[in-house]
Amino acid sequence: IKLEQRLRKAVLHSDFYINYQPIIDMSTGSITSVEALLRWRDPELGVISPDKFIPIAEETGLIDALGKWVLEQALCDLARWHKHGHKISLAINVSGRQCINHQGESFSQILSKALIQYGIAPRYLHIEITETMLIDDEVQCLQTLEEVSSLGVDIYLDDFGTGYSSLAYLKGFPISVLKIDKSFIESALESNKDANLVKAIIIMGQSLQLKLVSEGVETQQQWDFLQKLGCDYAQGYFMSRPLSGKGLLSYLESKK
Ligand code: G
Ligand code: G
Ligand code: MN
Ligand code: NA
Repeated sequence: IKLEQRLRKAVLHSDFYINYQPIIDMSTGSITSVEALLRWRDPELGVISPDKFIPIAEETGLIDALGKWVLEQALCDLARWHKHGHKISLAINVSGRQCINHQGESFSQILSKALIQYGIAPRYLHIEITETMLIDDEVQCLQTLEEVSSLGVDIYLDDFGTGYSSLAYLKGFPISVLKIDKSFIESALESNKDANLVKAIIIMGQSLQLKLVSEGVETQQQWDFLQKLGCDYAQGYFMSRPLSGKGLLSYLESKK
């Protein structure tokens, strides 16, 4: 309850900030997009990880206001990077609850309004969803995701391979990118079984015309392994940790 009250206050005061982690094109080595990773800075408790507060935000409904804040803040930052000539894309994590209509405003309307407000073309925005979210409210979710997709905003399936969903979701939902969960990447070079799983996921993705992102790439060996398999994009500490907005701009300028 106490953390919930703190979170409520934090949402009122916008005591949050966003870190951005580069996503790299494995064939060119250049940055194509960034994932927005939300952080909460509490005056007493310090920085709190989303793993701790997102579940509370979901239960209490605070996620609606928080999700809007993330979207607007991140699009505002993106508009600045674009002005500097860095035409990268932005990936935003979305919770299941955000896909349900609130006060007569659908999620796709929220996205489309914000895109217009910040002058960003839809192709520069992606949303990341998880398998669990698809299962929780299949019908509502499917409708929302179809609207989002027809806006021109691509949908990424996050943490792929760790959830409980079946491959049927890949058929039924408008997903264009799979993010292979970092747990597979972590063990791919230690275990043959995990290496084969990663291979199988990449081959499956390719044959379904999906793009693939590997998460949690921490070493040159992992990069080489994934590149050989034809993985499209990579994200991880080997290329860059999540950076502040300013830090990302310096990163972009340094790679020019
Ligand atoms: O950065 P890491 O600790 O940064 O993120 C932990 C988890 O929190 C990840 O599963 C990530 O998807 C989730 N997360 C990060 N930012 C957001 C956000 O803005 N909204 C939602 N719903 N989840 C987020
Ligand atoms: O669940 P999701 O994929 O949205 O969250 C990404 C999470 O992975 C964030 O917590 C982010 O900080 C973390 N992360 C990003 N790169 C690496 C990495 O190379 N290694 C590890 N262990 N975690 C990473
Ligand atoms: Mn994610
Ligand atoms: Na993930």
